[in-house]
Amino acid sequence: MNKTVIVMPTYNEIDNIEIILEKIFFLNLDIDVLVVDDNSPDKTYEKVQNLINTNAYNNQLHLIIRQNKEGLGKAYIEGFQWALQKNYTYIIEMDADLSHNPKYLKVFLEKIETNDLVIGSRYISGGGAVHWSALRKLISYGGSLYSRIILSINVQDATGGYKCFRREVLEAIDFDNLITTGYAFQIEMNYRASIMGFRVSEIPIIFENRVAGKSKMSKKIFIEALLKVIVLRINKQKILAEQ
Ligand SMILES: Nc1nc2c(ncn2[C@@H]2O[C@H](COP(=O)(O)OP(=O)(O)OP(=O)(O)O)[C@@H](O)[C@H]2O)c(=O)[nH]1
Ligand SMILES: [Mg+2]
Repeated sequence: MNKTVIVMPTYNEIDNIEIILEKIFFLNLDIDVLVVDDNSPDKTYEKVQNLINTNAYNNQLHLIIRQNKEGLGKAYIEGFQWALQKNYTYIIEMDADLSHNPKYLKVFLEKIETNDLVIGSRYISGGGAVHWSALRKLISYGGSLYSRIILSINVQDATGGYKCFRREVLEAIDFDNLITTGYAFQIEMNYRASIMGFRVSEIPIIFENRVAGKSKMSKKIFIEALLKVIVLRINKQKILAEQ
């Protein structure tokens, strides 16, 4: 029996967390959810803990509270390690801010049967982003195009955070050696999976802009990500040797 878990990082998502969880569990897809919260000042984790305490979702909801905010990558790694240890076959990454519509979960589960990494893509036919400014679209698309060219990978949406890994991909990656922690973390995971020869494919998703809560995107994060892509390319042989 293949078990699936969504690893959902949260930081100040108090206005979104209950809504997204309700939408996911309403689908009855037999998918568990692990929320990884970095001690959110708005106490997002308390809402999750309450749902666990009242067993609102039949033991399918789990929570890790981390002491400090160390960026998305670190939170994901902790979630991945938990998921591998609990013997999940498929591990899904998904944001809590309602940008990632749960209706695509079923499509991910179908597509992962014949792939190792499935990426929700805004930049293939049928995909897109709604309620995004022209600038945000340009930055996101440009970032993906840039990564695709520098890294020579066949991934149209390199920066998205809605994706599904087969556990073997995560097992093959030594998390201690990861070069990125922030925005470029998604790019690095795609890059590693691609150069190791795993089957990577994309499904179209319509990405919806967050309505509640604050964006964590900044110019600094973006520029850092651009530089990290070059560092990844320079380290290709080293990365392959490590595996
Ligand atoms: N645990 C943890 N979660 C984080 C951290 N930074 C962001 N997140 C969560 O990761 C997911 C994606 O972050 P977002 O802030 O939505 O990033 P984004 O989608 O690029 O930007 P916006 O939607 O415009 O804010 C959301 O569920 C956030 O709450 C972090 O440092 N630690
Ligand atoms: Mg978001």
